[in-house]
Amino acid sequence: MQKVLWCCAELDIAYERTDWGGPFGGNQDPEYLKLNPNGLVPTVIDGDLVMWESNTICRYLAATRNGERLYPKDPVSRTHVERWMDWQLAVVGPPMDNCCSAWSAQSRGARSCRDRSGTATRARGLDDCR
Ligand SMILES: N[C@@H](CCC(=O)N[C@@H](CS)C(=O)NCC(=O)O)C(=O)O
Repeated sequence: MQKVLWCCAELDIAYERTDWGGPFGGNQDPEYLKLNPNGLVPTVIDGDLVMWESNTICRYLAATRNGERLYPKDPVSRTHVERWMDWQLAVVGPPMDNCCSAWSAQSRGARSCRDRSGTATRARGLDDCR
């Protein structure tokens, strides 16, 4: 989600924000799941378009909001952006997801949570995730 907020700030995009997930909850409500069947944040609505997955959202925003500086059209320049996006998703994302789940469970007062692999993880808080 932070990636999307950062992208909006870089491109000076105005938006209306509604908080879901974590301590705010609501992201497993049927109404939210209709927008994003993963029950995760962020979800972005632009007109009739509903988007999820932050990298996809950032690419869309760059492509539609004059963001070539962030997402170059030139294929060679673009590889430098895409490899870091792919690296984040494949390498950094999974362990961060587990931290995020632990934090989310802890903020709900739960003693444990399930990470994306279905493994039960004790909610120890962010200190143990550093
Ligand atoms: N690959 C997804 C990951 C989304 C994700 O994991 N979001 C977390 C926030 S760290 C989430 O919604 N967790 C459930 C919750 O906060 O209740 C993306 O980049 O959009």
